[in-house]
Amino acid sequence: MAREASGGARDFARRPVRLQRRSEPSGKRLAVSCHERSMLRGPAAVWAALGPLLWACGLALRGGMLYPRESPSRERKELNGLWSFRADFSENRRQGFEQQWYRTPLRESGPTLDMPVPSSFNDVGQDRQLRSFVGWVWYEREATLPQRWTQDLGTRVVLRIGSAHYYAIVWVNGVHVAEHEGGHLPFEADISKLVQSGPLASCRITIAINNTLTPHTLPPGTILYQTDTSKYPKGYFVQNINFDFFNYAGLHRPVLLYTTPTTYIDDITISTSVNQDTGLVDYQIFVEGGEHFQLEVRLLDEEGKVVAQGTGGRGQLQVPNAHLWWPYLMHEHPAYLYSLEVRLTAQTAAGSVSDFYTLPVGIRTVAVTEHQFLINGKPFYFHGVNKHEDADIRGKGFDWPLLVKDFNLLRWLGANAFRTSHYPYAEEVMQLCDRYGIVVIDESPGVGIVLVESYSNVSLQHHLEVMEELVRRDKNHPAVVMWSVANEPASFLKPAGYYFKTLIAHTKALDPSRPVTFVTNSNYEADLGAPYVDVICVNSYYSWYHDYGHMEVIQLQLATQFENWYRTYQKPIIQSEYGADTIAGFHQDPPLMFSEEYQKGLLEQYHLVLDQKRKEYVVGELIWNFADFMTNQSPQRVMGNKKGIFTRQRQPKGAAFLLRERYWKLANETRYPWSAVKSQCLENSPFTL
Ligand code: GCB
Repeated sequence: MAREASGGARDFARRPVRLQRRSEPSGKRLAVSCHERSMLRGPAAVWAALGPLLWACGLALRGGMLYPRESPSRERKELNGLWSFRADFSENRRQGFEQQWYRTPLRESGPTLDMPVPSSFNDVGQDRQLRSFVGWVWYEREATLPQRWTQDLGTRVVLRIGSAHYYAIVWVNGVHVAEHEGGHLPFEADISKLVQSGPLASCRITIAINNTLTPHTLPPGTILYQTDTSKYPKGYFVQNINFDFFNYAGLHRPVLLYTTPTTYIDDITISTSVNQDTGLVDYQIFVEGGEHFQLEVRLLDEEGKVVAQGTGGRGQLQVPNAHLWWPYLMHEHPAYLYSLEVRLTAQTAAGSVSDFYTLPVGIRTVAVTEHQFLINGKPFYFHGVNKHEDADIRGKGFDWPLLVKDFNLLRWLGANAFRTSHYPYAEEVMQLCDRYGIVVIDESPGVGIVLVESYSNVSLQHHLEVMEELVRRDKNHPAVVMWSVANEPASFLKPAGYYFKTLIAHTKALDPSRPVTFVTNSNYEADLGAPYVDVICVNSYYSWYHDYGHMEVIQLQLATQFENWYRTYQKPIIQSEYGADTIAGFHQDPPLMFSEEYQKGLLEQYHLVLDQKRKEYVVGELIWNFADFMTNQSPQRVMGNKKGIFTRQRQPKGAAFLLRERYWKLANETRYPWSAVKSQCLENSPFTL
């Protein structure tokens, strides 16, 4: 008999020491907080238009998460490469804590493996048990520090972990320094005192990571114990999930050390708007570690010319004849980025110190009307993709060649947007989107929320915190035009109404300048979260998960779906997923499911309806998926999900060419001011007019 044993899940995910939140700020805070309820009002268009005003009373985000950039006052040292690694295969998975593996070098408590960072630990080895391991794994690495970092007490040394999936505890030289829940967002620990307290020029970093998912994690999961001893060995369990991608785990993004002075720029929040030809950049700067300081800001254009300047912790910079940040393909000069140079001068006991930080700034506005999504006041049509971060043996490990390849393919395709399905992507991805002008719907890891337990207050509280972390990290990216708080939750369940109302209101209070949505696959009449979104994002798989093989029903079903949603809500609609599994190289005419011809045929049926409805209120289409990706094993998945228009190795299927032709045509039609788009990839592109 099988038993749902959430107790087991708790065993593995149990936090051996209390979760420590980032320390409360001690220094001067400049943000103004305002009651969240004030954001629970008005149609989307109104608050979007009022963005800059409302921004001034946005809910204060505590604790910065500025991307660690080098500057005259800041150094960084990457800790990527080979780490020592051990999975704790003990029955209760807690031997590492019982034996305190963090106290001494990992090799002294047992055998270790070499583990590349960043990468998932699952697919680099030959061990089937490690591939599907659930529980605690241990990473360790020695770092040699420059002498100044350990001797100059005016230097603050910070350890930053880009992402550790799912729950992480960190020690430095055996001392607990940080804990973090959530596998897709960065966290930090100030380790200055530890590295500056002794004669050591090196430090030992130990990170224990647990990939157990519970009904309250994001994404949620459950541990299922199989207790029928005639079928399963004693203690046998599996982890169940309600999302369609492999739960890769490990240190997925760069781990690094960086420095700042002890009085430092902790955070910067900018919000932009446009008044006729003048760009307005509202800024707030948060300082930690000191009370006595001056702040100077300068805004530089791409030629390095100062176009505006100011002083103090908050203010507005005005840029006459501003270059706007336009999405790629929408304008001949897309993705214009200014640089906001912030200089802090602080008086400390040891004298005067300075801190410098430079933030890229794109000036643009986003607004939503009843039937349009506006960027810089012009209708924007999303023609893009959904993605995943995984590829081949590195799992979800961050990889520059893969990133550059994917962006080259996006531009080859003429895609102007993607959704970070179904979790926040690496910061470097967001930076490239800013630079290239690729628009992002930034999604939280709220995927697979289908159990009633996952709507509890415990889950909601965690989800609110994840949105805070996400907004804190990505708020300054011009490419991010909308937050998505979840994907395909069971939004017809009774508690979903309160849950999404609260979650969306909270997200708007954190960032009043952007619309908020979640992606639904519920029926328009049953969806209890839809009343709170600004844009209806709807997934459908007509003639794939039902009416198998009957492409002739797509047009009717899709048109009816759009009409029902629009009649009910009068909000713009994005077709946020559609697609068909396709094995590259399978051909069949007339088309049969899984052949390249079927994928193309299905997309064409969708496009016929999208072309009608985009004249009215449909504002976007995002194919599922950019590339094939790994999932759990199941009879419905042939080594993963094959709905990619590219293979997992990033080679095109036939549908990629079909979409390419469509996207470049759409680009030509929706460009502002109108003129033909030139393909950046092929000089003689058939789509260059
Ligand atoms: C969906 C999900 C996505 C799946 C996809 C599929 O609706 O949002 O995560 O991978 O369908 O292929 O089934």
